Amino acid sequence: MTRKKSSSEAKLSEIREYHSSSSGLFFRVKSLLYSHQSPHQKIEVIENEYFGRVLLLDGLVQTTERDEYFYHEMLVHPALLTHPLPQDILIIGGGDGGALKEILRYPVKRVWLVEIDSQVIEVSKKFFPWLSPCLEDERVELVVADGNEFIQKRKREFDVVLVDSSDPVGPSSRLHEEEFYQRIRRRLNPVGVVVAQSGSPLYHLDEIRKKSVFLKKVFRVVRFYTGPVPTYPGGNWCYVYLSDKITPPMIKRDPPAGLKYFNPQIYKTAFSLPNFLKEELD
Ligand code: AG3
Repeated sequence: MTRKKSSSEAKLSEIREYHSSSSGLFFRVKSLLYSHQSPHQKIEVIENEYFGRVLLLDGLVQTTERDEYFYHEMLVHPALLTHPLPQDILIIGGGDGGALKEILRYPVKRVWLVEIDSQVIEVSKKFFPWLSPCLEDERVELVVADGNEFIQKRKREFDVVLVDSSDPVGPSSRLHEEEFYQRIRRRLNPVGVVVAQSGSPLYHLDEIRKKSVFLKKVFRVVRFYTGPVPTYPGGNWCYVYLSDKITPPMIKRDPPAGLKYFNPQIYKTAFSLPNFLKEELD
């Protein structure tokens, strides 16, 4: 006689992110390591046989041990290698520390990590091996705050700002609006660079088009680029490079040793966009 699985057992055996109402990605759950509703969002960490530990916020995959470098290297290195002297760096979001770990490969002076949800930091410290050593680095200042409010209160001081937000719904929605980028620009040193994750060219094309329209009002240089992220919707991801002075953005130094995805050839081709995306952006 076979016993029917209870609904909670059924839920534990698999976790799914819907990318549209009829498609998505699933992970078999080897073990559920953490599941908790914080004041900001639902935080889950699972162990998957192939991808290792997977962090989800409100059911959306943020990072996995196996493929985190695709995203974090493409978010960080274009900005850090094209800025003439990146010293003071701000990360908005990114409480899992993946972007922070990439920045600390450089001789930067100071990095502020501004994450709204302290529980994301605590959970990541526990389950993702790279975060704790980064937080011990004396160049790092961890701030638990709303990035949008933090940026209003600072003086002009950042060389590079990285926006490692989640999708344009939930606690991150502000980080996808024109006002937020106006504020960042006011806090950016004149030769400054901003890179923001900008979603999936397939699923978020509308948002990308709207973003491109308002960003062109804020920055002189607005360049979208893409790269693969196996566990994000569509498997291919968009980033936007923003600056007033750095044009065209060219790599000025050798990348740090030990990168798994990024190299100067990848950088060059990342700015070549497919027709359907180019048409939306022109
Ligand atoms: N930030 C971008 C995650 C977006 C993923 N979206 C989704 N799965 N629908 C990730 C933070 C990692 N440092």
